[in-house]
Amino acid sequence: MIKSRAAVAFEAGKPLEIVEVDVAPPKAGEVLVRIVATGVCHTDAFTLSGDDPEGVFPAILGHEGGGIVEAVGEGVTSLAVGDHVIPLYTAECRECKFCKSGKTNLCSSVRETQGKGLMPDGTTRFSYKGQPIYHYMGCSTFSEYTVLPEVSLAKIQKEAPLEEVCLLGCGVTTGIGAVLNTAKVEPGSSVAIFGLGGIGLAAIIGAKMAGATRIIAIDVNPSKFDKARELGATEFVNPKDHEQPIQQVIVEMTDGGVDYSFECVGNVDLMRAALECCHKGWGESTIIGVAGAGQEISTRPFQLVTGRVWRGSAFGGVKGRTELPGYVEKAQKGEIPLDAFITHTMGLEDINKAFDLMHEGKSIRSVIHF
Ligand code: NAD
Ligand code: AHE
Ligand code: ZN
Repeated sequence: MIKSRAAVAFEAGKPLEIVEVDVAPPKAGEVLVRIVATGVCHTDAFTLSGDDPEGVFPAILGHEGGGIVEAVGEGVTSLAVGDHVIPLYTAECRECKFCKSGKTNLCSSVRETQGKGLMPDGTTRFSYKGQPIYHYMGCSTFSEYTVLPEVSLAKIQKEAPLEEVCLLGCGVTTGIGAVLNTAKVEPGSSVAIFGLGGIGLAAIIGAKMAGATRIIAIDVNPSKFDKARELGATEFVNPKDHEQPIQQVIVEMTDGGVDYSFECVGNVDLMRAALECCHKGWGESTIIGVAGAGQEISTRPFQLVTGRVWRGSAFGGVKGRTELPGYVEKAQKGEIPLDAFITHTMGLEDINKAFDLMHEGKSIRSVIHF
């Protein structure tokens, strides 16, 4: 057992508490990682709110981290002590039906136990005062030390600053990947991006990389527009400035609708708008935002009959162990400006401030340094 400073979510809807937890050593096929830095993603806030059907408490949240391998369990072959790693909430075992399909990045190897806050053997490595603490999304990066399955770690270049590339563990990769892998946006396309947080801004970078010529950035918080412009958005719309439904505004701006749209908020009404602002015959909308328990999407089936396509994307369709080193390389070359996302940095003791800043619309990403 080692001691670790961690921010624990003891109950839904309550601030995290900084305590010292016990971390058990890695079992066979597992790896102990010292987290150097972690981003705070809206999904952490979503689960903390109690809206996540998979949310279990007490848990150590966090899934956007960067760290260094501290110890490996029996049988671990792809990682060694000292390796730099990015935890993966979408594992990549390369052996399951999903990994072998060539059609998806969703891996089934550890997903079932992961969704219950447990390690693959059905137990937890974290405890506090002798009581078990659950894992989160297979990562639990809001802890100085965490344990993950070997298949849930991407080994990355040692030269890359973990305080920045941690953002490739979720937000930035998700937004870029959704555009390049899921929607496969073509040069010359028109794109509408709903929500300009970490995910939507990364989708703008993806759209620019793909050669989109019109990138329409949509947010109810106009303070997000400057950063969107800096990253490549060409037009800016605040739904609050219009009386008509936002889909109608976009359709009128684009002679019948956009080629591609992305919902990066997690609002089911906006998901509908994002679909319906797509062009008849070919427009494709990708849902990235995560909606709460019990919520459902709807539209007139005629929207799909007349050629619009509705898709969804998890971790941008990216296979983490194989593809993240490439994303890190792009960041190192300046092709992915990670620093543009980091609006705040703080110590673990101030992590609740990161949640406040997100809810107040004042941050893109807060990065916690351990
Ligand atoms: P964020 O809170 O940083 O950003 C959300 C943005 O949406 C904010 O700028 C906010 O002003 C804007 N917004 C809110 N309501 C709006 C509306 N009605 N119209 C237009 N804009 C609106 O969040 P984030 O970290 O960027 O995450 C965005 C969503 O993506 C969340 O639902 C998160 O859970 C989800 N997510 C999904 C994946 C995935 O793999 N599918 C990965 C990461 C995050
Ligand atoms: N637990 C939720 C679903 C949450 C969800 O959709 N998660 C996204 C990643 S969000 C990262 O910030 C995802 O990748 N989903 C695919 C997966 O396998 O979890 C619920 O509704 O139960
Ligand atoms: Zn996330």
